[in-house]
Amino acid sequence: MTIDLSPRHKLTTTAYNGQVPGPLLRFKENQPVTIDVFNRTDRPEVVHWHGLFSPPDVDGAMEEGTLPIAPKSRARYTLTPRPSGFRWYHTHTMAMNDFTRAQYGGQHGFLMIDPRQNPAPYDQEFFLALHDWQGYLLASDDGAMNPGYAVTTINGKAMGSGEALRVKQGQRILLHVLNSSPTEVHWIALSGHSFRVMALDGNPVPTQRTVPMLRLAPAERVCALVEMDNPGVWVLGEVRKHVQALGMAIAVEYEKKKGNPEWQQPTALTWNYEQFAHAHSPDSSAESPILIPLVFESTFQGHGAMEKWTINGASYPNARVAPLIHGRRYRLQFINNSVDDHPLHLHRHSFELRRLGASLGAAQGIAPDDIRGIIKDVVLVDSQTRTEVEFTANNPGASLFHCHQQNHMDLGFMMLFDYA
Ligand SMILES: [Cu+2]
Repeated sequence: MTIDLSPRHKLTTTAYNGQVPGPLLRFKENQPVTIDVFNRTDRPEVVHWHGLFSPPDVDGAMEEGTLPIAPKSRARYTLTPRPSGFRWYHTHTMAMNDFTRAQYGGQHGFLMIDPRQNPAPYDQEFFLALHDWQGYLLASDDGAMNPGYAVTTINGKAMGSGEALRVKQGQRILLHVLNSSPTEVHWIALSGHSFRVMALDGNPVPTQRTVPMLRLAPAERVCALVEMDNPGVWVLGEVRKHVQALGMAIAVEYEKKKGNPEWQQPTALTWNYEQFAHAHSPDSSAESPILIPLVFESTFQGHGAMEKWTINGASYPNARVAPLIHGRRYRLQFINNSVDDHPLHLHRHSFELRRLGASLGAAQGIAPDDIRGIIKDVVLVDSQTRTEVEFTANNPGASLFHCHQQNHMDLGFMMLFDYA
């Protein structure tokens, strides 16, 4: 399709049902659904149902065994959606050096599995997707190459090109925000308002907090409630000026209010996951998890080329760990030796955040101050830190683990977990 991101930015991309984001799909939890996907492109495609516990043959990763959809043909996905909450769907193909393909394009959409646990009553809800477009190779100070972008959007529109979100004074607005960016972390604020964070990656948080801004790594979702108690016309947008200037903003307009949307520039970027954990850690479960250390590193591929990525010294498909035992609890130790932050995603399972941003060096055992209760399917692991998550091996079948940054995944940052 051809899409007008703004009057100055028209481009051709691949999309679902001729729109970006694709249609909102709303399914009932545990009620089987059949989805027909028609591939009208000239290359193999596959659709991943991100955040669901689906069998490998319909999860939508060819690495797990989902069949590719041949050009000009159809695939029928029959799945039983679970768990409930805010999920999404997107292509799970490779782009390599073509910054128009895979997640660099428009193949993403919202997926809501009901009944989600409604954390609070609300009057209106809005679904927002943050995206970056027209990537090009950009050299950083150390010579490493990474994608840069010419345009940034919310729901496929740069600031001023889309419809405002229309609200009324006294309303409670529930925002479902998705970062569908191929590679970029985004910070979002709504001037004159704050966010009550209800859910991360669609899963209710143990401790709701009111925060001035949201941070979303690629593939992350945040559900947040906003009290509309400050009439005016406001900007909801990227906190970093240079990113917002490329388009990532939308107007929020109170009834009977007119004028240019107002932006109040926050002075610092603030976010941490820990604040949403249980205030008091429940006693650790009796069973101690099996530890799986995973070390992430990059190797320089020459000037002008993107780096290659390894997990425990090997790139996909050579990175391997021992098969999972059904029913056992595992602790993944993400040891990020690289200079980049990585949004790590595990397919077909959710994990619990246990330790965040620990220093590198000898990994200690399980500590009493390890956090509890935040359930996610993506976690951003900061450069030069160790982050630990736990999951129960309760969904047998091949399960892909990878960095959700498209260029990292394309260049080896991917591994399959198998069950014994
Ligand atoms: Cu990465």
